[in-house]
Amino acid sequence: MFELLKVEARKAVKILEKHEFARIFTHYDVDGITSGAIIASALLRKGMAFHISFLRGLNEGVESSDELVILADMGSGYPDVVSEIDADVILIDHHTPTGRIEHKRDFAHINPHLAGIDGSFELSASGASYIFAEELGDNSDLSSIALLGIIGDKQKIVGGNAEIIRKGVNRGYIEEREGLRLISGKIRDVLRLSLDPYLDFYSKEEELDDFLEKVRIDGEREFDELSRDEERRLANGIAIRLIEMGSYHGVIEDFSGKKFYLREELVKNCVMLSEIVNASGRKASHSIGFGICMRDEAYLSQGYELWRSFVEEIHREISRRREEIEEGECIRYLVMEDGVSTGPIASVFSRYLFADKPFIALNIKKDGKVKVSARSNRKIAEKLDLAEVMRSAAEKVGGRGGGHVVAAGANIDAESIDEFIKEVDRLCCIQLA
Ligand SMILES: [Mn+2]
Repeated sequence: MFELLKVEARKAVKILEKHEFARIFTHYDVDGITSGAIIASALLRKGMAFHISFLRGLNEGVESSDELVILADMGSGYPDVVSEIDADVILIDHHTPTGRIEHKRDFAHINPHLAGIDGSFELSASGASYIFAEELGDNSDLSSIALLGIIGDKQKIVGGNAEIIRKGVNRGYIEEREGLRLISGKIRDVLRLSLDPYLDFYSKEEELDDFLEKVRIDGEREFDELSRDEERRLANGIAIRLIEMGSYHGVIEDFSGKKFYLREELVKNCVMLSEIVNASGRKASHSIGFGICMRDEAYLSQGYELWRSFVEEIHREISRRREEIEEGECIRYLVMEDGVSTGPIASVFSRYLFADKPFIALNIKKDGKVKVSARSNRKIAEKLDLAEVMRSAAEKVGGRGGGHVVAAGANIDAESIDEFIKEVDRLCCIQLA
């Protein structure tokens, strides 16, 4: 299934071999950080040096005077920016390619969409980076890092993703078990702090006690050490709670079935490690998540601390903002000033608490720029393409937007917020009609 991608990966290796140094730019989320770690590990093993930076996006372009630029988890949707780079370019992405890239020098484009694989759910950027790494040498241990990006981007365990996981399992790097994909820790903390699934126990100690009593599990037990039977009772309890909360149908499938433990990594529970890396990106401490993915123990305790403060912050923000949500015709939205973040909050609202409409979170930053995150769920996504909505609504007000069908974003100016929301609502109504 990877034949076409491998052809492009081999072309990338040819380009790489002309150089001794690579300038890597990658996205700041889990998929981006893990893509960076996979590429960096593969280069180090080849004796190549690199300099890596983590970007929020490509809106401002890339600055580099180096001879070889590697872009990961971004770029395919920014042909104008990529065309401007005066260097050899290796582009490894899974976002839908748009426009035409007029490269100035040598160029390779490793993107599942160009090889008949749907990059929105069956191959992540980390997976595409892994395919590149495989062409560079025996890097099959990095399949576990690729899996983190798959989980981080909430992709499905199908197609290319499934093939990479199978390889990791066969080589003994990934252990697959039946069960729930939840974070590690004492059950009580797991249920309170989990954001995906979000279970609404954060400030509801009594409800949590009742819940634990009902499912007959000691809250002090470690999640990773539960018996199959205990885990099944927990799964049933969670399913009932989610239905009562009004979460979207099918939500349970998103975190149950197979779960993964990573034998070679510093944190064995795949979801836990993915969450730590996510927090490091969100808290602008990318090097910590990157270091942990490079298996450098020195970063581990900081990683856990970052994760803890990040999730607590998000939970507090969810409780606080719940009252401020506004409703359009076909969307719900929230306008924040200098908020903590937009993506995680929009995800929780659109998947777990208000699953009937897409959710748009807007954050006005100090410089007057507005960061927009739009989220829906699989049910809504059967009809609605949020990437398209974000792209055209942002363009209408002079901004820029795009992303994936269920998770998209935009950058606009503060003065155009009202017009933007109106347009998003209008476009969503048209698609959902
Ligand atoms: Mn990605």
